[in-house]
Amino acid sequence: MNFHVLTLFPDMIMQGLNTSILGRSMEAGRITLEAVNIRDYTINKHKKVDDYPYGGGAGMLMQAQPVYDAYLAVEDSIPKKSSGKTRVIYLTPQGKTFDQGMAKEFAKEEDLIFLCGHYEGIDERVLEEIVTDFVSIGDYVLTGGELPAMVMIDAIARMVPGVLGNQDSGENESFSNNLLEYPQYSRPEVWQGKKVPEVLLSGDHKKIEEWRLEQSLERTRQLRPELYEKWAGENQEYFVRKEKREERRRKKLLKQLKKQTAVNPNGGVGEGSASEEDT
Ligand code: 4GO
Repeated sequence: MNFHVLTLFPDMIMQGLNTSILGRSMEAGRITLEAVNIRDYTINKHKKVDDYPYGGGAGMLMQAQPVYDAYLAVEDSIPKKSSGKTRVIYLTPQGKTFDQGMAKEFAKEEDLIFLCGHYEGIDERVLEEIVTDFVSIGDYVLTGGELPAMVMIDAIARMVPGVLGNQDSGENESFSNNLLEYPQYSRPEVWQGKKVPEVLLSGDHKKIEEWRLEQSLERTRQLRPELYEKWAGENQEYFVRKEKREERRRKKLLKQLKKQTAVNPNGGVGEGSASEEDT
């Protein structure tokens, strides 16, 4: 997948995303990242890219011309695809709020163009002309679209097959099933007197899966009740299966108890035990 970023601060983009997992994915060629300096496309002899807003008001606006010409250069460099125009994402507090579902959708594209504004924003006419998706990363105002673009690129890139070493770790985390992630533990087994939950040491993978899902559900119910309700509505069969499982366990326990009582009418309480003295 190829990310193209139109920005006045290309170094910020390149340096912010070349580390760790994304850095390795770029080296491996699974993703490419290109930051195009909008300033390189201005026809202004002083390399100016901004001007005062018509009608007055605070601050400066990015002008349409350099943004449009930078966009055309990038679009012309992308091999034509049958499904039409490349999606162009403008980062703005006025956009639709970015989430995991959007990250998954965008990850299906071969190329994405991000447009980063600065100052008070960009001349509306060029936005109308080229932008396909207006996206916000949350309800706050930033000085530029670069950080939101980087946030989106990180979230999208990790959904591209092969970017995460472990095939299922992209799918298996917070939000991919609309639940928060279960707690995780690594060595040592005891730290500051706190023990790793016993079930995780049991080697019983079915039990572990069950425990993790229960932890996820309980966390989500406590911290994000609206996500929990959505999951519960879409996974009603889970509660039916859980009820059946618990019923089976109750029956098994009762059977064991009855068997023990038949063999030893004292209920397994031996002579001189604390329980007997208590009675
Ligand atoms: C995006 C862009 C916030 C977001 C931005 C956000 N602030 N919440 N600022 O995703 C145009 C000039 C918008 C600065 C930019």
